[in-house]
Amino acid sequence: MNCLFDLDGVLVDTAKYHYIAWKNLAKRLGFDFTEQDNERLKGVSRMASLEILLEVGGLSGKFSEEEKNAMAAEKNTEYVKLISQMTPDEILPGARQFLTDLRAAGIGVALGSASKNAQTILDRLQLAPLFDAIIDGTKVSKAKPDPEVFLKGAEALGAQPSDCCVFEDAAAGIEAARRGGMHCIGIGTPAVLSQADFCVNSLAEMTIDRLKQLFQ
Ligand code: B16
Ligand code: MG
Repeated sequence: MNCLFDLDGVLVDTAKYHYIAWKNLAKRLGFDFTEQDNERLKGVSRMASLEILLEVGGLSGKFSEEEKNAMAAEKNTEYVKLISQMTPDEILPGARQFLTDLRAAGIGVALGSASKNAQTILDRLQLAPLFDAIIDGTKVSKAKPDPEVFLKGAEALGAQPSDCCVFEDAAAGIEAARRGGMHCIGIGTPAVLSQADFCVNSLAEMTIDRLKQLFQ
């Protein structure tokens, strides 16, 4: 039994910081970017997020690759400034306890996140020592729903996909887990995460016994 965790929306809510930085970029480009628009960016890579933002502003196809790289870098600089102030108080309910319980039980634990800033965030939250492997946006080339990030996580743990369970809050992440041949638990509502084995509201509802039931 091994566990693979998504970061944003499962262990911490960084979406609010992404939102501030994307909204400011949109403002500089002359349009408004709403919280509802921001929902479309969850679990999506940085450059794919920028394309969605430009589409919202009616600016798709208006910029060169060079200009888009500069915009993404500008957004990231602001985002990094915001996350550099994060504290362990921002860890989502139950996350630290469940990770600690898994470690104590000798269950493999890996991160599977699209973010290139995952290491910084885990360090700020003081969660990094609880992971056996960290697979993030710096180590993968294909975004979820491609299973690459989770397959690499399983490999790093020396585990078969069928012996892994993914924890995800985004439908694309659940699909990635399924395509990788893994069990998966949704953090959120079954209405959105219908492909999950089951859903919980937060990791505070998780126990090793509940996890074990999936592998029987
Ligand atoms: P960065 P996850 C994802 O994290 C976020 O949900 C998504 O909103 C963000 O665009 C993506 O990381 C890339 O982040 O710009 O820091 O590389 O949910 O896969 O942990
Ligand atoms: Mg997520």
